[in-house]
Order: sequence, then structure tokens, then C-alpha cells
Amino acid sequence: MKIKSILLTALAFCAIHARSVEMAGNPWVPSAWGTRPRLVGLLPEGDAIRTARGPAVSCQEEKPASVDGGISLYLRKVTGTIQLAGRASSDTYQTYFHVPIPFHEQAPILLQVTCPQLIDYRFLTEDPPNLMVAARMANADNAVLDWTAWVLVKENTYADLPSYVPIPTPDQLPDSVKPWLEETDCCQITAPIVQFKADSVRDTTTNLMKLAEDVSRFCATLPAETASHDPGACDAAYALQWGAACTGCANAAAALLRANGIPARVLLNVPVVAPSFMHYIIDYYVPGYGWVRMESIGGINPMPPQDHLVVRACNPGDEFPLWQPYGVEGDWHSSDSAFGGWFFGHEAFAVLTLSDSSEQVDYAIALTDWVFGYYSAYSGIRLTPAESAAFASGLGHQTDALARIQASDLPGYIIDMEEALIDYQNVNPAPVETLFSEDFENGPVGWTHGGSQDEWELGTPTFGPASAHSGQNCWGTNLDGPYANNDDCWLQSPRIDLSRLASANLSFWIWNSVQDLYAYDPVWVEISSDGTTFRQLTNGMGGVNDDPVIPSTGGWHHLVLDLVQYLGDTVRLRFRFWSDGSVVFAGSYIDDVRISGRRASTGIAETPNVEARTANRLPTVVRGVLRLPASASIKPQATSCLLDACGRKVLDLLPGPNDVWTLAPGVYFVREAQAQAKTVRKIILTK
Ligand SMILES: [Ca+2]
Ligand SMILES: [Ca+2]
Ligand SMILES: [Ca+2]
Repeated sequence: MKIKSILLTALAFCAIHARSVEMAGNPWVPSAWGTRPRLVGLLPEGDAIRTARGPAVSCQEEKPASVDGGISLYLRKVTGTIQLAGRASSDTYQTYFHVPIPFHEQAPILLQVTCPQLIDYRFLTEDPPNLMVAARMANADNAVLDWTAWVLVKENTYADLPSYVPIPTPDQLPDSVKPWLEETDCCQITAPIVQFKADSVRDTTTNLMKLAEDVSRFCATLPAETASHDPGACDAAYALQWGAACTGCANAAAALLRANGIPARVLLNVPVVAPSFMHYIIDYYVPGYGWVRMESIGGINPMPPQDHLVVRACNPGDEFPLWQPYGVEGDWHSSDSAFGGWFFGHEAFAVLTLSDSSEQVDYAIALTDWVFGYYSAYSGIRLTPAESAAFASGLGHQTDALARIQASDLPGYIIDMEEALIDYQNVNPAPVETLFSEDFENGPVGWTHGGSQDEWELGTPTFGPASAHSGQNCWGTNLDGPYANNDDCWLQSPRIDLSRLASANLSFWIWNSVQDLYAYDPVWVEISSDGTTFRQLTNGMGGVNDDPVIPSTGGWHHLVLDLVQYLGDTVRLRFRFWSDGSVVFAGSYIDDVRISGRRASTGIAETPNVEARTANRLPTVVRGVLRLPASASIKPQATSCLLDACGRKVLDLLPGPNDVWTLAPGVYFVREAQAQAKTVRKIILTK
């Protein structure tokens, strides 16, 4: 009861106090899987992102087969509302928001967005598995956008969690999890108070599992934050000194684990158990096992995945509240400053629980993951008529599948999702590529700056960030000191050609320490199609808490913006900076500006060669008979074979038809040896 009460209190605090949160990195890295890197090592590049998820594949050697014949599969629903106040300054604008992401046991099925002003939307997936939705809206007074995300979650009871795991030394950890050992301004692992608490909680144990449990219990006893330090911060040092809501508890738990050499990261999520804007928990890395979730304010360790739906797995390099004062939640933003007074809310619901064999549940999660991967990659991008027709057909099957699972019909769901997968494979647009990239290591190369009081400089910063984001150089508003009062200046890109594209995203890294709240000293991004008229791509960015009680924070933050409405144009980008008449900070620093996207398909090839373009990249659904090309390049003695999801050979394959009826449905890999090269492609075997 006490825990529940603490939790509910914490949830209420979350919306208000989420100021700074440690954002952690790329959970798709192979070693996120503990002992599964063997599997991932077999995957062709590009597929690893979608396949290196948690229990989406069943590895019998790690997780014993279900003996009672069934595990649970949960259907969850998350709803969100964004109320945009006021009127935009242009005919169309964009609003950005988080939705549940593909993450370990959790597989989003479909997103539904309704709003009278909605034009279309896209998923921005620059830092997998994190994604944001960019919705393009027609201007109107006070728009209300509602979204619903449907999510499958596979049961995980952590029954196979080991009881003793030695606390690792750094060289015993895979490189891919080491980013979550870093000191950040939210997890200040070298701060004296963090060091002291980390030592005292650890005491003499050498057991990672006991330490994690002790950290969980300790953080659950942290008091609520004291009012005397309002507005409170949410970083670990602050939480340990002054108390914390869920964000501070999560940062504290992550810091106490990191300070003891255990990778840990903050997860931003929507709890099913209590209505809340947002909630913060963590997961930590257990060598030989994988990531384990902990409800850090409620003292629940391990915490089952079906109770909290993750919308962001936090990256160390993505850790500061640019859209103050809401911290990470402030990543919800719009492209127009007229919407400074907007609001949002979201809630998660348990819909139903199914039970099936672990193989069937694994297959359903894997299939959902693949379908959602295509759906999120292709939604809202410009397609040829043939591609659009295939996408619409896939979306139709995906929608049918949702209705099936809502009716507790898992076999029907699988059939419809397989149909969706086949349709999406036929969409097959050009791959994502880098269209423009500038790291500022070779001078301004076409970038210019100016304004009535211009402070933009290119070089090595000696004030503000410890270094450029890449190499030696970045742009900054005065590289060796704070900016001045009454600045009004811009940093402008060369012309960038966005013609003949199907999609385009702008991404850049920004280190921002300005007088808090954009009303004072804002930085924002603008775009122009004619070189003279600029319109906003973002509203004003703050970034760093300027409360004197709170330790100064700052860091490089990665931001991704959607450029779909400028496709076809040749554009210039501008970073605008403006300061008012008093109070100055370090300023805004910009590095690594990049535009990536897909080139438009020509539309000439009415029937694209799906085999050639998708081999190695897309999964194929196989029923009963697996055909290998009977080409002369594959000799019978060549070592083509079928591997299971754990990378074990289950069948030698010959050119021509191969009977696979007897194999269990699931995820397999075909390894084909041709001359000196080996290729591996993924297939889904179904009955
Ligand atoms: Ca650079
Ligand atoms: Ca400066
Ligand atoms: Ca100021």
C-alpha cells in the first residue's frame, strides 16, 4: 500500500517535475541481448536494428521452453491528446510527439491519429528504437489531436534471472552497453554524494543481482522532494540530496548502478497501472542475461514489461530538456512559437490477455515488429502510385489484424499480419541515404552568418561545451564566453536541393545553455524555399535549467525534424539566436548538421524486382517449401543452410525446393554460400 501510494504521488509529480533526465542510448545494439550476439552477428547489416530486440526470438539455450504450454501475450492501448493553443503563423505547421516504441517484449501494432486539422504524419527514427511522430497540421484556432497506439507485450516473469552475477569490470562488458556507464549531467557518477551512496549501498557485495535489489530498495525510500528547492531538478545528485519524484529516482538508481560499474539507463514510459502523463523507470544490464527493468521509485525489481509501455529509451547523448520546462516530455513540441501554451496528456490501458505457446507468442511479436518497421518507415512519405497501392493494402491488412487481436483471435492476427508484411515488402522505395552532411571541420563551406548583433563563430569552443560534438570545430554564439545582451543573429546554410525525394529529415546536434524559457533568450531553426522568406521549423529552444540552486547542466542534444513539406524545393536553413536585455549564459552551439532521406522512385519500373532489391534486407514469409535459386553459382556442395533464431543449423539447403513443413513456425535465417561470399537473409516460417 505504501509503495502504491508513493508511486501514485510520484506519478502526479512526473508531469510537473520532469526537468532533466538522463537519456540513454541505442538499445538495439547486439549485446543488449546478453548472450545473443551470436545471432546478431549473423544478421545482414540493416536488419539488425529490427531484429535485435528482446525476446522476439526464442533462444532455448537461454530461456527454458514453457512446460505448461503457454505464456501470456498482452494487448495494450495508449491514448494521447495534444491540445494546441492559439493560431500558427503559417498555413501549415508540425507537431511532434512520442508514442510507444518497439522495445524488447513490446511491439507496437499500429498508430491511429485523428484530428480535423491533420494533413499527414511520419515517424522519425533517427536513433532507433526511439521514434517520434511528426504530424503536419493545417492552421486553425486551438487544434486538438488525439492518437491511439495499440501494442502487444510478451510476458516476461524474469523467472530465469540468475541469483548471482559477479559485478563486472569494464573489460567484461560489451562495448555496446558502455555508453550507459558514462557520467552525464543527470547521472553525475563522480559527484561526492553519488559516490558515497553508491559505496554505502554496495557495501561488501560482489553480486550484481543483490546490488540491484539494494539500489531498488534504497531509491524507493528516497523522500519526496522538499519544497524549499522548488523548482527542483531531477538529476541524481539533486535527488540524493533533496529527495525526488520518479524522474529523480530513476536518475539516482541509474547513477548508483553506473557508479558501481553496471550499465543502467532511464526509460520514459506510460504506466498501465495509473493514469499519468509520463513515468520514469530504468533498466540495467546483467552480463550474460541482458537488460532487466526496475521500477526505481516503487522498489519493484525486476519489473514485468507489460505494466509500463516504453516511449523512449534514454541516450547519454540526448539528455537535456530543450523544450523547457518539461524535460524530456518537452520533446513534444511544435514548429510554431504561437503554440507555446499547448498541453498534452496520455494514458495506457490493459485491453486483454491471451495465452499461447512461447513459439507462437515469439512469432507474433517478431512479425508485429517487422510489420511495424515497414509501416513506420513508409507512413506519410511520398510514394509512386504503385508503391502507395501496396502500402494501402498493407495498412488494410494491418488494420484487419488489429481487429482480429481485439477479438482474441491470435491465429487470425498472424495471417493478416503476414499479408501486411508481404504487401509492405512490395512497397520497396529507395533506401534511406545521407543527402547533406556537414561536420564543420573544413571551414564554413557555404555557411554564412549575420544579424543586427551577430555572435556566431566557427571554431573550437573554450566556453560552454567541453568540446565540439565532432572533431575540433562547431558553430557557437561566442566560442570563448557568454553571449551578449540584445543579440539578434542568424547562421545560414548553403542551398540544399530537396528535389526528387520521397522523404527528408534534418538532424543536428545542439549544445544549448541559454536563459531559461524561450521568452528570454531563444534559439530556433528556420527554413526558406526562396532564400528571403524564412519560416520556423521549431519553436524556441531553451535547454538548460538556470535555477541557481541546481548544478549547471548542459550537453550535446540530438534533434531530428521532418522536412516533408519542403520536398521539391531548394532550401536554406537558419539557426536564429536572440537575447533580451539582461542575464546571459554560455549560448547555443551547433554541430553535425545532416539531412537524410529517400530518393523518389522513378515510377518507371511497374513491377520492381523484389527479389533483387530485398534480398538480405527484408524478411520473406515461407510456407512449407523454401526455394533457393537453382543458379549455377550455387553448387550442391556449397554450404547453404537454414539456421534457427539462435544461429544453430537446422537443415542443409539445396538449390530448388526444400521441404520445411516439419519445422516449427518462427524466425530462421538462410545462409547461402556463393563463391567467396556468404549471405544471410531472414525468413519467417509459417504453417
Ligand atoms: Ca564538428
Ligand atoms: Ca558562448
Ligand atoms: Ca537574457
